[in-house]
Amino acid sequence: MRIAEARVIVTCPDRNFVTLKIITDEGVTGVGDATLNGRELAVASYLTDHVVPQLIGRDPTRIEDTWQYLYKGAYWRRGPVTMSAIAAVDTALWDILGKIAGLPVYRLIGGRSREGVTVYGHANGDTVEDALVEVARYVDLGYRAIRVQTGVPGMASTYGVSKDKLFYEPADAAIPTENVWSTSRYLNHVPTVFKRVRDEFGPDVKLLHDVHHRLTPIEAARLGRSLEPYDLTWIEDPVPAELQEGFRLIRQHTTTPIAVGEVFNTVWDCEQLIREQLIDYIRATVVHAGGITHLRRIFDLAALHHVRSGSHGATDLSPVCMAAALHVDVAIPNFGLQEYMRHTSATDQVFPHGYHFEGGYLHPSETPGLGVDIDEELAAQYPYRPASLPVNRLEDGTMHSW
Ligand code: EZ4
Ligand code: CO
Repeated sequence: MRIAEARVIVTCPDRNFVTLKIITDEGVTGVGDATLNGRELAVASYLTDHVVPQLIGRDPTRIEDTWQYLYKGAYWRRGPVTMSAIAAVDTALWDILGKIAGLPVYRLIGGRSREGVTVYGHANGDTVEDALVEVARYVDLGYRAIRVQTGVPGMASTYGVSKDKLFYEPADAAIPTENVWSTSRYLNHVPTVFKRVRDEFGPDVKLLHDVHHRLTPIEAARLGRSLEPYDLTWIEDPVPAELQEGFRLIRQHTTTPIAVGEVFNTVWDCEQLIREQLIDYIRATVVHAGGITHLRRIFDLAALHHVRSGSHGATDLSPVCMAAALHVDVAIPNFGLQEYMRHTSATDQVFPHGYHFEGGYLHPSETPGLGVDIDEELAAQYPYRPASLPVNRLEDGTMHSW
């Protein structure tokens, strides 16, 4: 069997998605997500102009060799554009292999290690009262873990807080929106939010909070310590992670667990964090971290060092990525949590899928392969719309960390 064709499909059913569809000479197809929020067309070009011509004629079942060929063959290593493109190929090849074998992908990578994939939802509101209503909604839906984000008094807007609830989308304008940030207001406010949430919902629900890389290590240490009474499952992305050893300072000051990794794209971005046990959860996922093949390599390293998975799963990770992530989540020994932000119905229609939510768990599809596809005719009805993630400035106008 040979790869006969590969198509790059760009569509915008309420947000932009890039999908690779690989077709073999025997008519077997596989799909992979290649969406990189705010930089979608760069990955589409990388695939169309550079990768697709190299795929034609290859044996689709040589998944590891194809990964190494694309990674090493590029010469220019790592980076989100390259690794998202490689991820799309890798994911599509696992989908094809599952269909050839007649098995869901999780059974090809070791089989089931748990009954379901525990997911966390994203409860957000401008005020604490608004956020409490959203937390209650997730509790009613059966979620066992909920990430809580609110506006900060005195700040006009806050990343991670929007009018949309179940389908939150931060990329809101072609040219980036500008938010204003005050670290001191934020640090004073967040513990008051979690006191209210714990008082109202009791000790059992897992609570999480996303810092979106906005603090320095010592500020993050203070936040972690101030949240200790409220028993958070993790604080997410406390600091920008280019400097991995920055996490050592946070670790020295707080027992609040730390999760990081949604912007990581290779094992080299988290190798020190994992080896030195500076984090508790690694949040890399299929599309941005080189596909199922490379993500498993990251999670295997993490397992050696008592670090669990906590994969990113916001709306910009397409149902193709979510389907693939669930096969990994259900199979690995060191699964922690999976983020699950629901997609809009337009997105769900473009990407028909077999995974489903029940009792706080997501369950992967049992059909051969990934159990997800793209409806290309429907996708063609939603042309690409430029959209960027916002930027953040301090009150005096200084450009702040993402
Ligand atoms: O900022 O998915 O955990 N989820 C998040 C998301 C990310 C977006 C970036 O594309 O932090 O809101
Ligand atoms: Co996040």
